[in-house]
Amino acid sequence: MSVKSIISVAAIAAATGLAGTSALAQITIPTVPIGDAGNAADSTGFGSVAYTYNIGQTEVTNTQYAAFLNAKAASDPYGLYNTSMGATFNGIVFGGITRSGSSGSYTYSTISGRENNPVNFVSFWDATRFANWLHNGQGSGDTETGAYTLTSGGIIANTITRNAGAQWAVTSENEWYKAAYYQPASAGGDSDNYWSYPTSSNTITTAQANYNYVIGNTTPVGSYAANYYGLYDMAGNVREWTEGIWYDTRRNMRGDDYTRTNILVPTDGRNIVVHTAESSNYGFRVSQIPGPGSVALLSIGGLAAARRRRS
Ligand SMILES: [Ca+2]
Ligand SMILES: [Ca+2]
Ligand SMILES: [Ca+2]
Repeated sequence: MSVKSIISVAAIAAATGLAGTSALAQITIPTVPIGDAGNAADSTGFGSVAYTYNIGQTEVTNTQYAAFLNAKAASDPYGLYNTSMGATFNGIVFGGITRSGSSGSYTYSTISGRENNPVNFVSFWDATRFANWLHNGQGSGDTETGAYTLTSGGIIANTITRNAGAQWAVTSENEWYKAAYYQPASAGGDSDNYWSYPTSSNTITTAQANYNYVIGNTTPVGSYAANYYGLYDMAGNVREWTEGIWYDTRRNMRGDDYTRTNILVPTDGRNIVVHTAESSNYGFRVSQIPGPGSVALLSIGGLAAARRRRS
């Protein structure tokens, strides 16, 4: 099944939920497995991941994020929605989600034709809350605990890291890097096991990724060829939040985006962005971490959070 057909199943499910069924349908995040556990890092120091994990085959889409909003943002105290998602700028829509109703009964819809574009205008914290919601089983699942224990102090200080036992998370910088650039030389990769671009190549053109304003907007995910691991749009479209902390208020984003004239090679650095920033060229992708220990660890984390709430 192609990535597009998987996503259309999710879109139908989300639409069914919006049509008035009592429980919102679960969304599906298509993922691909990233093996080669314990691979060595690239010359940049990034890319080594000791465990097997799954990573979103595409950037998180408007359909997927709208399902999250409908589940968790009837009122929106955390600002999961950004009105730019549904706004028109000089006649052009860059987002893909509109909001109706008033606080307490907000509902959200995707904009026709932009269902499978990556969600944008999301901060790092929107991404972590989406991951917590996935980790907690979607539906009414909590956004403040689970993969990340979100506290106002931790958010302001920009110090929050992934909890042990996280089942879904925003991609770590190494998870993202490996999935983007790694391919063992023995499996046809570059001689040092890392390509220069996330397209499994040492050169790139705008025929391979959405960048340099060639389109001037996001494109539906999967509009360009997949890389070695089967991932789409690791280069361009929206740049992607990772957990990587630069310093003070910054998180590390990767992959560049449709507005960038060049797709950076890793030795030239990455995109360093204030963690609360929201823009048409900012999105994210999630990782899914399988593991028999994750449920037990989650329970411990959940109890700790419950104790804090009572104190
Ligand atoms: Ca937000
Ligand atoms: Ca190389
Ligand atoms: Ca991207």
